[in-house]
Amino acid sequence: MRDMSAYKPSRRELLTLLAASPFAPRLLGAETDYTAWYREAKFGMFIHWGPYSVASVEASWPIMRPSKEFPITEEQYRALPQQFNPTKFDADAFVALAKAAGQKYMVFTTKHHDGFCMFDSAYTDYKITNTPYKKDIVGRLAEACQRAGMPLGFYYSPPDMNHAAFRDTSKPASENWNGEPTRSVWPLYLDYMELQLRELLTRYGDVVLIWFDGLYNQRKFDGERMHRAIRALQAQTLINNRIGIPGDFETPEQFLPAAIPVKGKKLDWENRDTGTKANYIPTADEFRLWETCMTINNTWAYNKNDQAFKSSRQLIHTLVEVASRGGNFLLNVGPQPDGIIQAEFQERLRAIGKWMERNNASIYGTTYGPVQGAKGFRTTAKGRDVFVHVFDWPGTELNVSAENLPKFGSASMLEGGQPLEFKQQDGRMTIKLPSEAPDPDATVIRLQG
Ligand code: FHN
Repeated sequence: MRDMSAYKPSRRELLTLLAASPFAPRLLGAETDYTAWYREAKFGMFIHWGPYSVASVEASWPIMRPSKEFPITEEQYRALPQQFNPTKFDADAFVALAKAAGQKYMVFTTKHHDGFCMFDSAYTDYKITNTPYKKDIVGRLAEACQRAGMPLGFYYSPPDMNHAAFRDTSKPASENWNGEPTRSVWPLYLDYMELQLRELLTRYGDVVLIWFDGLYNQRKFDGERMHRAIRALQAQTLINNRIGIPGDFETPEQFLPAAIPVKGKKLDWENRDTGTKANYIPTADEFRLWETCMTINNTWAYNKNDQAFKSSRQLIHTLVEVASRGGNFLLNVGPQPDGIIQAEFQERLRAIGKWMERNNASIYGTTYGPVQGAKGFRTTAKGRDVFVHVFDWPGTELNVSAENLPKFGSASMLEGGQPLEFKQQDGRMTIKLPSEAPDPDATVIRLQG
């Protein structure tokens, strides 16, 4: 269990008290503290789960943007909770799978755009406790995470197709799913959001991050107000960039930024431009924290018809690629309606976990490496160490060159520690390698400064 000292109640109460004061958060220098665990963790599990899994359709969009891919009417979709009864749900098994994958935090959909709450909110009847399952699934998962020392964050959708103050629910969601902030009742929806955030941040223990998903025109959700409400309850809860104000980290969705993100450039599902030239290496001050979220197939929710699974090799390469540009990787699962996570997801997560068992020193707590955009390999860095992740084995020699390549004292295989001969002149380095790649997915070489 990783030291979570930042979360000891006394310290948190102190920080919460201080955070309530206008100057506190950044003055405390807590910022570093705030993100330290996140920068160390690097790899998390995203979970999209709800009654939509019963129909094996994507979360919420089938009623927002009806499509042939998911032929379900709004009426049928809204009736799915009456059939939702995941009797095989085992929260400890979810946490154990994340751990087996090497994932160091989890982010769970407490409420997606359809407005259905996977927690027992006092402010709506459209919730898990009004299904045949009856039990508070967020509560179950939070307890399992606490038992296992697994940091837990909550995905919370500001858009809410079910709430009559978010949109005129007498109309089909396909007509007004983006919300109607000019209606006189809109402020009631913001009240509802704040009340639910209070429930999520006061009833389920430490919440390490809030993952908002505001879609378009996010300013209508008064992000400043929601940030204040969150910080006043749990000062160190990180908040992403999807409620109209920057927050703590960018959220490129289903893609990797072409270059290392820098402050001032928004990245999410529609904003992809980092605004820097390829392979630009920013200073630590310029660097902007970021996290790519991605599906293992092409659907966030459980979809029995989506067999487009990425290979474990592809997913390992993506994890390395994300880390090599200083990012976090939030890899998603969509559990089945019975509560089981399908075998294809488990196999790939366990395969990544096997690779992480041998190579996690080259991922956890690292940042972007000194060599960017090289052919066939990527680099991460931690302190005076640089880790070279070789994807395509070059044969018996690897050439590494970069403008400000640090001077190294030794080179070795990360797994097993076998020393490797190398020559280094200015920004160029040649490393002697065995003819065969020791690892079929990615072989890591450790260069020690
Ligand atoms: O619409 C959602 C989608 O269902 C999913 O939740 C992703 C996850 O980041 N975000 C939205 C699309 O940008």
